[in-house]
Amino acid sequence: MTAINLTERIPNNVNLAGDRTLQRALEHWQPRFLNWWHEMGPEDFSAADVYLRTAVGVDAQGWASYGHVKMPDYRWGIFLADQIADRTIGFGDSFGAPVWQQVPGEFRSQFRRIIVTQGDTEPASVEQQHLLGHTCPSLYDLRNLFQINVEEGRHLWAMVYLLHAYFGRDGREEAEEMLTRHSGDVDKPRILDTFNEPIEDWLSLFMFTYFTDRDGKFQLKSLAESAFDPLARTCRFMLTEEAHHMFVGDTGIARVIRRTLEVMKEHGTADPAAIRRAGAVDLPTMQRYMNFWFTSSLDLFGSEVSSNAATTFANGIKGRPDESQYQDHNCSNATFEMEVPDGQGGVKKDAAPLRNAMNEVMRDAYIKDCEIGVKRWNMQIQRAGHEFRFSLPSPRFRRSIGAWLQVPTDPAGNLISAAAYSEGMPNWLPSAKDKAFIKSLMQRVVAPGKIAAWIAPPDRGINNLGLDYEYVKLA
Ligand code: BYC
Ligand code: FE
Ligand code: FE
Repeated sequence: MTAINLTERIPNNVNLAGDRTLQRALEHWQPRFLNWWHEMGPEDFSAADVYLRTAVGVDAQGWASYGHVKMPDYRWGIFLADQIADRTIGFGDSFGAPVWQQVPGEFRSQFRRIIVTQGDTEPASVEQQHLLGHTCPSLYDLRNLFQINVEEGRHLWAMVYLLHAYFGRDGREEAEEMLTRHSGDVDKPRILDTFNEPIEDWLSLFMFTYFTDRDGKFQLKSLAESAFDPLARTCRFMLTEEAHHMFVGDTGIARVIRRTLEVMKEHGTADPAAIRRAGAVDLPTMQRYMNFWFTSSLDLFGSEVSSNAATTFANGIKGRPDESQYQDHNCSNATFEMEVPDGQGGVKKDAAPLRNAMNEVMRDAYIKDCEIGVKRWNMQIQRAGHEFRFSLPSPRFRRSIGAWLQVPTDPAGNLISAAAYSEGMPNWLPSAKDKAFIKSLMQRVVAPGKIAAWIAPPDRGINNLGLDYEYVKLA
């Protein structure tokens, strides 16, 4: 492994100093990235000292160091997981051949499209979250937000490195474009829809990091299988950072629930209006936020049947998450059964060639992973003696991509009339009133050890530090 040199202008373990042309090109992009960070990154916190972890190696043990850093001074860099000796291609038409250290010419545009799409989501999420610091429920949470933001910035670096190093002039142009598209921009929005949705409150942040960062986990896992070895190694390292993002979502939601259960107990009621009056988030409102972010994230897997998916699988570009769990890595003679609308208000079974159904295979795995948290949250509620249970909506519900696009169903997946759908929506997704209420709770709390009244404190602090530690020293 090439050690990480943190003293270089761009910290890296890819021996950047050995390729002066590439180094210069990336050093040229660096100030543009910083300009973007200043304009679109966390608003108003440039001078704050934030207790951040910084990648200093890629080993399983001890890859990070912790310390107070001003975010603009964060050491964004290029870190690839160690090369696996004699690694061979694990799926598709070239199964068993040695992995590629360069992008084969015939697959160039497909690789570029996937890398650009992946890269685009990273700065998009920072843009979505750029005002949240103002309304943090605690310094602990503020620090976690900023940790996620700097790491998503680093994930952009990871993709920009690949574009610069392996795609020549059009790669450099794509790297520029990463900084000119913006989340929610009418003229130049981000590529995938979920990343154009505003994240204006912390409940949405927790839902986003639970559900949408988890799409990141599955997409990165499938790209970690790629035949293009630098992409695989980059994604393998990104996954180590991703775990914390999902942790923030998982524990964030659990903490909101815990606080709500306390309030339910104190007031001896489950009535949403009473819970709201007491300053906590009622459980049905949480369910609506969950419905929104889960269904939006389901779209991120693409259509159930996709020729893009078949091609990227065949060509070794994108495998399935944890490809080694399967027996058949070629998949050209298999089919995948799924239920699709029959166009007459009913449902029919359809079989697609497995390669074309890879998006659906991944979505299924993703849904199972999402269920784990839901089970745990429901246990919390059950232990407190309440009947309420969260449930994830059916993957048919409120879809904007694929076979169920604009097919009206209720959250359970039953086909319903368009009128019933519009009528049900206010109960299924956060209403304007819900959003206004959640916003009203978002009061900034920044005294060390203090926490907003709508959320319980975390079980423990960061890196074995206490809850009253000054995780962010505000300027
Ligand atoms: N919104 O054949 P189809 C993360 C487009 S998250 C808008 O069905 P395909 C993170 C699609 O691009 C992980 N457009 O789908 C999380 C295509 O357009 P073109 C991000 C969409 O291509 C939190 C057309 O519809 N990584 O890292 O098989 C914080 C037909 O598409 C959407 C990746 O996504 C949508 N939801 O699969 C920070 C991995 N869905 O090309 C970061 C890279 C589809 O015909 N991307 N379309 O103009 C991919 O692997 C694939 O592009 C997709 C789509 C899975 C997204
Ligand atoms: Fe990321
Ligand atoms: Fe993430």
